[in-house]
Amino acid sequence: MAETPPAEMPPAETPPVAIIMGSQSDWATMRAAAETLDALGVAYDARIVSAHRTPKRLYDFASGAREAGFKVIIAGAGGAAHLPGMAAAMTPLPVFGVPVESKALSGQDSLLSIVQMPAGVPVGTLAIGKAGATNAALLAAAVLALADPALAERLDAWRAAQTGSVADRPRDDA
Ligand code: RP5
Repeated sequence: MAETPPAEMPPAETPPVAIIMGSQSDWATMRAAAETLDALGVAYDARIVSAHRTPKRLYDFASGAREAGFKVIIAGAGGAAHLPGMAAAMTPLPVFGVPVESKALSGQDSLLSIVQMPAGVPVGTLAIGKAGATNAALLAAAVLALADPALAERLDAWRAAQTGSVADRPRDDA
């Protein structure tokens, strides 16, 4: 089960995925990434790392992420959402950005803040909200599966189950 970040104690061993988010309020969205990784048996560390409220925490995390042993970073933020781009600026690891739906502009601000990276510092940007968080986790798993045949099998099974869950015809009572 996904726990509420930040963890009081870091995991004993660095998991392959870091899920970072700008605020506790982002967890309602980013939990979808955590739950998807849980379903795939992929370990992660979920942390609150704010680009503007805790910039030193961001610097320390992002600049040391590869050395710490992380393989992929999922970064969710809302509003003027510079967290994914700033993280990507400080690490060579793949960064997947999740635009969190904001109250004022429904996440359009978050999306545009994350997606329009100038050439040279990529952020793989997902859809606004929980769909984006879920898909960020699936992309992270797909990256890791390139070097992990057992995970590739679990990912195939996850997708097959999803396909199998789609009915041929709509029902009135669903
Ligand atoms: C961003 O500001 C966070 O990523 C969050 O989506 C947004 C609002 O944060 P709170 O005011 O809810 O802490 O930094």
